[in-house]
Amino acid sequence: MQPQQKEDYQQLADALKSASALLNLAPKSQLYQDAIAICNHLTYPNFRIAVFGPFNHGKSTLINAMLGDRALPIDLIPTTGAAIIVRYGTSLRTRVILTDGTEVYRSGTEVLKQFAVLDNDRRMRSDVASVEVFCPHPFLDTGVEFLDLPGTNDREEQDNLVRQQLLSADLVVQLLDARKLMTLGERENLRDWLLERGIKTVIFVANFINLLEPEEQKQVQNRLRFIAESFRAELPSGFSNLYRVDALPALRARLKGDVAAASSSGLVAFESALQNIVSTFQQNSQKVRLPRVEPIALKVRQSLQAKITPLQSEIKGFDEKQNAKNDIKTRAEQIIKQGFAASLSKLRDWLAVSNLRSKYQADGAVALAQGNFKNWERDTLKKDLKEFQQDIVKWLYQAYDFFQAERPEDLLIPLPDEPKVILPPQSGSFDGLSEPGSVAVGGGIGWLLGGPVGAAVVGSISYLVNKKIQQEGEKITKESYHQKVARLCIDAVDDYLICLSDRGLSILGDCEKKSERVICFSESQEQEPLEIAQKRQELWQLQNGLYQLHKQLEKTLKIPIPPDVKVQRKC
Ligand SMILES: Nc1nc2c(ncn2[C@@H]2O[C@H](COP(=O)(O)OP(=O)(O)OP(=O)(O)O)[C@@H](O)[C@H]2O)c(=O)[nH]1
Ligand SMILES: [Mg+2]
Repeated sequence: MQPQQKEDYQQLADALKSASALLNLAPKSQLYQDAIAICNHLTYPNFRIAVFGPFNHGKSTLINAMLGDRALPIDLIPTTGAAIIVRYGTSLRTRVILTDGTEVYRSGTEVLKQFAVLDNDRRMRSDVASVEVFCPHPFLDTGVEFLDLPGTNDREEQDNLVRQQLLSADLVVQLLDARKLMTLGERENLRDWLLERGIKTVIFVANFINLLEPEEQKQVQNRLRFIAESFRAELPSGFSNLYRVDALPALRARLKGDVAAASSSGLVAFESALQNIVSTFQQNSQKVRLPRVEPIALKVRQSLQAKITPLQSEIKGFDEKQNAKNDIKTRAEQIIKQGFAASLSKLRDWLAVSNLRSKYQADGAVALAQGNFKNWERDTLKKDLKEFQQDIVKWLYQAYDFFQAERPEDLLIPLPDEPKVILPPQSGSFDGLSEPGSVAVGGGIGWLLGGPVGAAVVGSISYLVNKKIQQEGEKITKESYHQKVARLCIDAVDDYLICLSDRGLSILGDCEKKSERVICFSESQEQEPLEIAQKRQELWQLQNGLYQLHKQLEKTLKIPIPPDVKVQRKC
């Protein structure tokens, strides 16, 4: 095997192993065992020939004949009780490894009777993990090994072992008993254990033909040809998939060194075909091993898909619900933003100096003149402002309820200090009214000025504000005292309103900036439930496992990756 090819096979085996691990299969399940068997076999260095068939068909006898030695136990009753690997060694030795790790290593093969033969109940020992026989045979020295298997169609346990072992056989020699050709069980095994698993490198060997009458032999030959032709074996071209070997006479001939008898038993022709077939396959082992990966990979794929599909739909359902929720929140965010902006703009308008003036200047100045400013401020200005503020804050709290982003701060626009007026000095009994001189007023001018003057001031205020006389500088000199006082009140309230406007607009600006963190819906803030996050992770692993498997199948077997197999971004 070329190093590059070996690396490719290893990667394929790793991908198949990882993908099957994702299925959490029971170690005894067929799929698990098949996957492990084919993965281990993909890069196996030796070429393995398994001899397979029902018990007492002469399987062990045939291998012994080829080895020229009674190395393997043979008997008239069901005999072979383990998968015995016969590989090259400088002398005949046996190594048995038990399930507890104990190694039994003996010369000869006598020990097989203890560990690799069925007991009186036709049962295998359950404590044997592997059995190897080392044999100094030149064919084995070419990297070939034989696998002697227990007979099939007797006990389920043996059947399972044989079925599992077949996947790691590069060539299967199926022994047929010429006296009872192809029972139903054999036909089923041929289809289910070999053909359907991509094991098509199969050779039929008919045994016991020597025990038939010559007339019978002819009929059997015809039937054998039919059986062999109907199995679509994949062998190098020019090689037949049907041979006749009389196993016991062949063994005897070999033991005696009788070349003519070995030849007439059919052994020589079979061996030479076997050697040629093997040497062709050894140069191109992918022809043998790769086709077996596909049916197993397909089953792994189906099982993965069966896990992926319900997970996908569950996650899709969750995502759809989540998207619907997000849509609602996004829409809510828009509505709240619009509402907030509208409330904000109403208060901005209200705070515009010109609007404050037209709405409050006259009344404020009158209230100031009447010594009633605080009450007026509380009952009108403050009340109006409070409504606007509440309107704005209401949106912010609604946003907080909905998005749980940042807790909003209260919007507080403090009112300026109460305006103060300093009365100008009176020159004589101006306007015929005698009043005290300059007095600082905060608590009311009216009582200081006395009834008539106070009333005149109030009258002047509305006159002045309405006529906007305060802007006509040239007439100022001709003003009466009460007009002067009225002007002072108007100006004081004007300063007050300008201050309120400046302060208010600046606080509003801050509030608008901070609102961006409150009226803010971010999908990423939403914590996904742990269960869904775990399922998403599991789905990703399954999809990734499937994708990696397909990637290797494409690389090694040229099987295109199906369009629905794609790996999602890891989340
Ligand atoms: N007469 C005759 N007997 C044979 C021939 N081949 C095998 N036998 C006998 O058939 C019996 C069974 O042979 P095995 O080689 O043990 O058969 P097996 O298929 O390995 O049987 P299991 O290990 O039980 O599956 C033995 O007694 C052999 O001597 C043959 O060609 N002619
Ligand atoms: Mg046997």
